[in-house]
Amino acid sequence: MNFNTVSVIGLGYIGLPTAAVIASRRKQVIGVDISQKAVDTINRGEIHIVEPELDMLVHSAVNEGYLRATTKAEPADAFLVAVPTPFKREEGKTHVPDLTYIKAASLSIAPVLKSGDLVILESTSPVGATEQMEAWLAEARPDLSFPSQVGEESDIRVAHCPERVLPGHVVRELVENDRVIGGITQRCSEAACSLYEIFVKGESIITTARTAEMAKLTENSFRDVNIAFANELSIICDKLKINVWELIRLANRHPRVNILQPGPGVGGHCIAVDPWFIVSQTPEQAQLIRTAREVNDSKPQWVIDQVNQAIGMFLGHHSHYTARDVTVACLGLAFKPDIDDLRESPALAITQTLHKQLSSNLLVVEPNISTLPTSLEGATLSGIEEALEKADIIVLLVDHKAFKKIEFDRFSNRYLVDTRGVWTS
Ligand code: SAJ
Repeated sequence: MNFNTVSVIGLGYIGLPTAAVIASRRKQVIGVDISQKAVDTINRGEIHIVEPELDMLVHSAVNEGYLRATTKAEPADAFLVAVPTPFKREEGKTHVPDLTYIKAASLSIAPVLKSGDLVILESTSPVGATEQMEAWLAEARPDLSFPSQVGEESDIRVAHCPERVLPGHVVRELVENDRVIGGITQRCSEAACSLYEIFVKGESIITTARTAEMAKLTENSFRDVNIAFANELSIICDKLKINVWELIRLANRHPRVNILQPGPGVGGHCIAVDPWFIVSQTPEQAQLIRTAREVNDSKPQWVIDQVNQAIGMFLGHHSHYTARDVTVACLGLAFKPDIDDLRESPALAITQTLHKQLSSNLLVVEPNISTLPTSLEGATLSGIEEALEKADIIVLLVDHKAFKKIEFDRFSNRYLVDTRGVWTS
């Protein structure tokens, strides 16, 4: 198939890098986003998100005339939908997948679809979402035929090809990772494969749309369950007075054991979200997946309890102090190391709770941001040195490179809560 013009719907953490990489292969790319601000930024050759190497890529794609952004869908040969799929509350249920953005994207491209076009859903989706997207398109365009209606001879081809790139490594992983391609029919899959051939060096593996949807949810649930195992171990080891980091290192010497690392909880917009899509569709069956979510979601409270224990011990040794005199420094707010992304960050949640409790005696160190979020108004965004000098209790929440350089002896006479095992491993 020939794709002279490709349209990417949703220019966020996945859509924008994908659009820029396709444009770098000298294809005409039309990026569509509902945010006028994002569209204007991109059309200036700039970016509105933080991702290594992306600024250069977007800058040259726009300057060379291969990438253009707009708020209104235009005709193209292929449409890649990369919009968010958050969850919503519904009849007493808290984690129901919200397909509003996929529906809005479908309705925005429907008027410009023409026979021979390919529509790919890349957004992480509950099983059945691609068929639902196809149904919305078919309803809006009764003059065109769709694969679920007529099979291989359809005017429009539809597939699900979930993105699987790691934030911080998106530009490399977009090209190198294998792709799971789930067409509604075999010809839909083949059309999608030929689109990814434009920029993917990894292998494209064909399956059904429903299996492709489940594959993506499975990958992130696998990681969540494994992190929950590590987090539970860290709580058990604390009770048994065993160093969990050493324990995991030793257990991982076994050729068939590979335990992940405990931390203050699981953050970001993927691993802490996607397993709920499985739980929401099969609540009776998804027992382990649900429990893993609950274990990881409860870890921030355990860390807060550890900090309060440290405060108690500090006060026990400093009888002239009251709780109001104790200074606590939180190192890190991001959801993982060396990024500025605070979305669903357990480090941020812990710091917010401590802020409410300690008020002005909280120092926050986050080298990747320049202003604190409004939820931490009144707290001090401080440098590492200031925090190390002033704090009585230091809480390491994110293993940023800048923190790993701090020598352990700088903590002498302080209480240290090291949630990532940077100094206590
Ligand atoms: N974490 C731990 N211990 C670990 C590993 C991670 O506590 O041993 C925590 C991190 O600190 C972070 C959270 O888990 O708070 C998630 O971080 P991550 O690096 O595991 O994953 P994400 O959310 O940045 O990206 C994941 C990736 N999925 C998998 O590795 C299976 C990525 O490939 C997906 O494309 C992405 O989700 C997505 O978009 O779904």
